[in-house]
Amino acid sequence: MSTIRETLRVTLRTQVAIIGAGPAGSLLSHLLHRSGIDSIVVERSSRNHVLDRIRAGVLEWGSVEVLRAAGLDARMDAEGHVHDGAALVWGGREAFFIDINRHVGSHFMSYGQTKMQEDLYAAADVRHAAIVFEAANVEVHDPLSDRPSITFDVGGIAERVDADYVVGCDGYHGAARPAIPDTVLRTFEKEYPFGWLGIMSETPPLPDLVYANHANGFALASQRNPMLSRYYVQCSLDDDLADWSDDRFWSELTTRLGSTVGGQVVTGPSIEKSIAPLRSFVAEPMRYGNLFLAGDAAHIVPPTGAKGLNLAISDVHYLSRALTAHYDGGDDEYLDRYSEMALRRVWSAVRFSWWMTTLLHRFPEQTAFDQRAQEAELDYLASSTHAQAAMAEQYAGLPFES
Ligand code: FAS
Ligand code: PHB
Repeated sequence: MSTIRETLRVTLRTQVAIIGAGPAGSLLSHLLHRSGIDSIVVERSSRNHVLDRIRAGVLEWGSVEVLRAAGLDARMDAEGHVHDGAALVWGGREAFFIDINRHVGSHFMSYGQTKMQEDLYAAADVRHAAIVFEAANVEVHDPLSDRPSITFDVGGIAERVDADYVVGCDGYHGAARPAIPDTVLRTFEKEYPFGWLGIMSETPPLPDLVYANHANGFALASQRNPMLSRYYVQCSLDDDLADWSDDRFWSELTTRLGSTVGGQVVTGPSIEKSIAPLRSFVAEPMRYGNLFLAGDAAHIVPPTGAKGLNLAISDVHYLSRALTAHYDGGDDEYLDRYSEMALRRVWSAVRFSWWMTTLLHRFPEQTAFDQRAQEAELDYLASSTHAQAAMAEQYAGLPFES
């Protein structure tokens, strides 16, 4: 016999119901609030679990400007590091700096996703935002109707949120995308035959981000703050963490970065170590009736181009602008154009991430010819200001569509 708690159903009402309180969902809720639009965010994990995840580290300049305009810039500007470019190393050459500021007058910011998430939750606390954590069995209902809803269980109570719109910000494994029928949804996937082993160490980082192409495989030197470094090496999908002692990691990283750059690396014990597979994924359309998708719920990119988090921010920038135009003046043009506009930026970033991944990694079936061809493309990049400008504008982030 069900107890009153199991059968008690609470029905809430809001304008926008958001699934997922990662960067996309919590930023969308923040931006909608600044436009006077109510939302309820329903998150599967605990607040601390979301905050414990270590992910992205680079913000495109457009993302920086979105966060600044939203009043989320105080700690980012105090603790983030603005970069005028990033370096490439390959074929035993000295590092080559792609000067983004000189080529396209732009920059990027090193600021960890974890800190951005902390800033978003701190802002949510200030406005007493409606974020439900540890919600189970989240489901989307009636996305084609003008009264879509989501249901979920929390603390043994079944809850329902009725809304005008539902937005799936619930990542690759979320509940929203499956609410779009297979007869409507088109997906595009590419699995890469390797992973990234990433570590965090409490050591001073290199001044610049450095991407390395080496016969042993890819490597990347990045950072979080003046005493927190983030490094990655390409690894086999068959590897597990037991295969990678700190000593092996530091030896491979410094080898792949080359003697000059590798010699500058300050090593130390890893305080975090993880392996992530690389893949590209796009789901079309990003709208189905009054259900929208944003962020990893709709797309995944290999981290080589530092685009994942930035695409989540650009989707949310487009969608919050569209919902504001709808509620402010009944103008639905941006809502109607959201999917095609967001997907143009998504596919541009997916292609750029594929290009950087293909250029910098060693593929299992790769031959000596392939290695030389990669090095020749990198030599061309170093010799052509036009090629450098093309890479610079894509790495720093193309302008948002108006
Ligand atoms: P997220 O996955 O961050 O958030 C989705 C939220 O929805 C989560 O909190 C999840 O708990 C919740 N959720 C899921 N299912 C739900 C359900 N059924 N009901 C309710 N809630 C649900 N990007 C980079 O640019 N650079 C990087 O170096 C980088 N490294 C990464 C490393 C890893 C291991 C991973 C997984 C991703 C990495 N990314 C990186 C990409 C990452 O930063 C994402 O692009 C970014 O987190 C996207 O944000 P969201 O779209 O909010 O999705
Ligand atoms: C990071 O700092 O985690 C990072 C930076 C650049 C990338 C990927 C990850 O391309």
